[in-house]
Amino acid sequence: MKNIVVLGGGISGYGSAVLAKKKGHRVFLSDAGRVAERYATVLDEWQIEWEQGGHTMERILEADLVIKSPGIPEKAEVVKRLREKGVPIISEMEFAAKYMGKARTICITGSNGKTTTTSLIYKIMCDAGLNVALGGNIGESFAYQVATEEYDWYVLELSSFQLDGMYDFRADVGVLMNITPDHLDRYDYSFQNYVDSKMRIVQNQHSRSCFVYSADDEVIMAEIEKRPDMRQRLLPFAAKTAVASGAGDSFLAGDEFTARVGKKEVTIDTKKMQIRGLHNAYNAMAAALATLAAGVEPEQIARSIYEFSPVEHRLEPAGERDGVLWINDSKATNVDSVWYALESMTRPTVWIAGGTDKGNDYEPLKGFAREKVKALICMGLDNEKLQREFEGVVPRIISTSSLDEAMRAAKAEAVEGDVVLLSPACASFDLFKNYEQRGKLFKQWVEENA
Ligand code: UMA
Ligand code: ADP
Repeated sequence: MKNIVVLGGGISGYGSAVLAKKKGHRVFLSDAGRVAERYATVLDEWQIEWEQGGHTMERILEADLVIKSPGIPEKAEVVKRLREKGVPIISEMEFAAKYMGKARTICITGSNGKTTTTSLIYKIMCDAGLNVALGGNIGESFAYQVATEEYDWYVLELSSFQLDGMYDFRADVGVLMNITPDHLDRYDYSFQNYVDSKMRIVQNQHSRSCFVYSADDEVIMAEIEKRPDMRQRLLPFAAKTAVASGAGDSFLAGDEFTARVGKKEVTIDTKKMQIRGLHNAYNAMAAALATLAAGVEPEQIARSIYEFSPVEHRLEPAGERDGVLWINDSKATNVDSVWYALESMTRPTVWIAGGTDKGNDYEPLKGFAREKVKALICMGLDNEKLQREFEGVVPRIISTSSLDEAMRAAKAEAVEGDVVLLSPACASFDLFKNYEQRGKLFKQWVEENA
């Protein structure tokens, strides 16, 4: 029995606390803010001691092991004190994996495409009739599911914050979509620190593990070159770089890709998929490789890929009115995701962007903006940088400071045959609670006013 402290009482923390309690440990959960009613009820049901509104340091420092919620940064006072004392700090994933029994994992990470690829893999596994759960940076807490259910497979979306607290964990199938700058405020503004975090996806993998990765991503390829001793089965996918791996691979040629693992292979016509754009071809290639590696039959994989529709807020069509198609890509909170959104636009585009800038470099977007964007509607409290960056790049720039104002401006600019694309490249916190709220309000406006 260990003396375990769980930091944070959100979805990650409550699940970790329940699992720790179930496994017979002494558990104390501490939250600096407020614990939501639904989690408080569960903690009480499981007779777990907990506090909110502050961290009682004396009690926390007595821990043998701390399970830290991913949203709590290294620079938080409580974490600094624990580090000084040398108390081990792990993530929910690291902890729960120890109690998974024989279950196997497919773990998906990357800067963009995690949720889409994770959801697609989960769908393929469910459709194949496997006993599979979804967790990590998506859906219900992984630890809570380990505590309360039994599964053969876990499909886990992993953020860099979760990977940071993982040491002994091994992904049976690891998937790395791409690595582009994001969350640098949590990594001392060092891109390499963030890269190191993402590369934890391959840690502890052995010769029977699989690693699915983008061979078009130069950062990933440079990291692989630094690791000549990788023994796992390498399963690269690409659209630009010629790939060939004995274990299996996938390459997009024209509109088609074939994914092969061992002797099994599946060919997909991306024109028949409901998710569009080069980035979604990458996502589908990764999902096909991962599920072939998990033993799903090719025909089943093809059926599920063709059936899969966009996840909410990811290039999600929100309706066509008077020949104008409205697209909700509210989850595009960094430059790379907007690059792929603009890449996939086939009609003249009225582009709504802006919000809380994360130190963005907009240079990569200017090519597509010049080619496809007829008007840029800036939607944020401070639009100065966006306006400056795209001055002379797009024909018209309109500055607005509310959703309603932005949407009215977009409607006025768009004519039959155009697209209005909300793909902000920025976080939403200046005007909205989160990206979900921004996306929902966008869709509601289209429904009521477009
Ligand atoms: N808290 C403290 N002390 C502190 C700071 C915060 O106690 O010093 C408390 C807060 O008061 C709050 C709790 O910690 O009650 C919240 O913890 P959290 O921010 O880790 O959030 P959870 O609700 O537990 O959800 C987390 C992930 N959130 C983040 O990484 C910010 C969820 O990812 C994840 O699904 C969940 O764990 C299950 O593992 C969300 C996310 O936004 C989807 N992820 C980021 C992203 O996708 O960009 C990485
Ligand atoms: P994540 O979970 O990593 O944030 P999502 O699947 O939620 O990824 O997509 C986030 C944003 O990135 C959306 O705007 C989406 O259109 C875009 N996107 C999806 N897949 C990719 C990819 N493979 N590369 C770049 N951008 C992507």
